[in-house]
Amino acid sequence: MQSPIKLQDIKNKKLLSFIKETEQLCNPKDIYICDGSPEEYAAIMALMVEQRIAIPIPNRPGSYLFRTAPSDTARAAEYTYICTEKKEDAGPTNLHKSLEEMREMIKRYKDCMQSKTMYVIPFSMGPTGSQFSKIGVQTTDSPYVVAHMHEMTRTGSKVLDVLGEHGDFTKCMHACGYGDGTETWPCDTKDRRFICHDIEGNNIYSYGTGYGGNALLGKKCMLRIASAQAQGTDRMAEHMFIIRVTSPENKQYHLVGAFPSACGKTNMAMMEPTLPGWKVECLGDDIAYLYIDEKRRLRAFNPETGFFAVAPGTSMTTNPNMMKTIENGRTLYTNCALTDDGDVYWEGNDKKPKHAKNWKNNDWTPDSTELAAHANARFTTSITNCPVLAPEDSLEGVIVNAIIFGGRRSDTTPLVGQSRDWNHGVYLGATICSETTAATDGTPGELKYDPMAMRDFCGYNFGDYLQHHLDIGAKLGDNAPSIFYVNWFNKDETGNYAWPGFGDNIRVVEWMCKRIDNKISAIETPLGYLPYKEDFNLDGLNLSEKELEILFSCNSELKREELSKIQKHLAELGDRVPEEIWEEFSRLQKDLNPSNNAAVPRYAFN
Ligand code: GTP
Ligand code: SPV
Ligand code: MN
Repeated sequence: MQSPIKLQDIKNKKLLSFIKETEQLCNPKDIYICDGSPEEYAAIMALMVEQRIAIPIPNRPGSYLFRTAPSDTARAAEYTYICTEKKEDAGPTNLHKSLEEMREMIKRYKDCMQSKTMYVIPFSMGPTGSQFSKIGVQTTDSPYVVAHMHEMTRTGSKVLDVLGEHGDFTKCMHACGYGDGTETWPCDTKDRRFICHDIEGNNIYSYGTGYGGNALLGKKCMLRIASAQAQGTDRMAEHMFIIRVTSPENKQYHLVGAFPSACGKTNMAMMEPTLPGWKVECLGDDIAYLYIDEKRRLRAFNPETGFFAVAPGTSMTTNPNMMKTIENGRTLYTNCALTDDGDVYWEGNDKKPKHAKNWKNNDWTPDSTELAAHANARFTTSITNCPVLAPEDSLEGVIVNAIIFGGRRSDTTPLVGQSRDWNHGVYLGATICSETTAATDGTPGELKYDPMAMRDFCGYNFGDYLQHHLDIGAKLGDNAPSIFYVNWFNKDETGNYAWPGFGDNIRVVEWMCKRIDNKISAIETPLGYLPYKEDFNLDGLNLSEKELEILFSCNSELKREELSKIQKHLAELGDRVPEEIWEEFSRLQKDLNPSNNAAVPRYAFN
């Protein structure tokens, strides 16, 4: 491939020296500077087909399947570091490396691109040229990353124009490495991998993995940098979806929601409501950048232009709009199965094939004990393919009416609740507890506190981060959005989900909208405000008394049992956890005290 942009055309001094730095370190065969054009996308796909990295999917022209190395299928949280001078600036939730240790690790890049092309990808997270966007430039030896950055970010020449001669950007150095990959998926052995965030220097160094958030550096790596840069400002960078909800009365609400990885953000972002007259439109499914506008309102926009979404569980019943999205246009599939009749397949997909090649390229039948698709198999597609995309993509973002925190828990957390006020909401976010999923390396199904769904993505001390959230609330004052929490994943005694979920989640949203509009009251419990039965639309659902209790009651016993774990969790967040958060904890402790129980109602559904 001929580079459409020549080195001598690049005006930006920092960029020139960054390219030189990567070149000297990695020693590539040649350099290709991306212009973000459709021709470039076509050429890179053709190259990957020729090299058998991309497998054309016969029934989906223009779409391709990728199979990663078996060791490179999820975020490498254990090798993800925040690199700062002082350890306490990274805080207890992050793995810390000193700048010296970082520089030592960087030596692993040495000569790793021999006989490979080094791609240079200028990209903007958020509208190119907007003062709220973040610009990065990624160097990489992965054509898979180039194609993905085309879908997920605004890439190309326009970004270089915005940078001009002296513009600043986040340096994003990436290389797949070698030593542990397959012929078509290079990566390095786990012990040699690293994803370093040099927060003060505004640099990202990622080495040894080509997968998702490890390699598409505009996504989670930039989120870590952006979150840290937002500290003390009127901005926030969060792991949140953004939706526009329109009620039957034609009133619009904008909701953002932080749920941990693989806990339902994408599904919520393109929900097909089961209640008549309601409409949900998608603005973003994974990351939100937020800021306080000149009228002191919280605004949010989606810095991404594509979805990198969980495949397993996606079907016409669960997420019809996502199924339509991936059929509407070119889509890149990673670690899905390829069926004999030329289509892709994953667990939970409606069309079960008789035979397929699974994500490891092994024979697969419905009787196989192996998975067809990896549990963290994903598809990548442009947001413009989404049939329920919110029409305008304004530079200013949307005014946020509510923030929703969520997690995956079989018990203890009811279906929905509302915080008493902003600080209580920050506390609720700070104590999100969720079963781990396949989105990171590690054992799925374990309970883990994932405060604000940001444990893996906050680039600085988490106590300071919580203080920042409190400060934002104070600045917003009366304009602060309402804060809710949800849990779609309560289970009954037989282990089945007690709540139908998906499109029926609109019932929860409807209750939230009524609360936002102050149309209804709610019952105050130790877990915040819970719905009264008459205010919550259960029409057409056949829920048993037992299920209603699981979903709508404050189970004081279970919550009380959790108190010591919450206390331990908050203590583990370190001594910079604000006093206000501890006060909320003390209040919960007090409210759950059995001697107070008579005074505090727990269930309004009898
Ligand atoms: P990341 O992209 O990793 O950040 O994940 P996400 O938060 O966008 O999660 P996603 O919407 O992709 O959902 C992950 C899994 O949860 C999928 O298998 C979904 O089918 C399942 N899921 C989502 N919403 C619901 C729900 O309301 N009920 C149930 N039971 N499952 C759900
Ligand atoms: C997540 O894990 O939250 C994801 C996938 O959205 S990744 O891009 O790998 O971070
Ligand atoms: Mn995510």
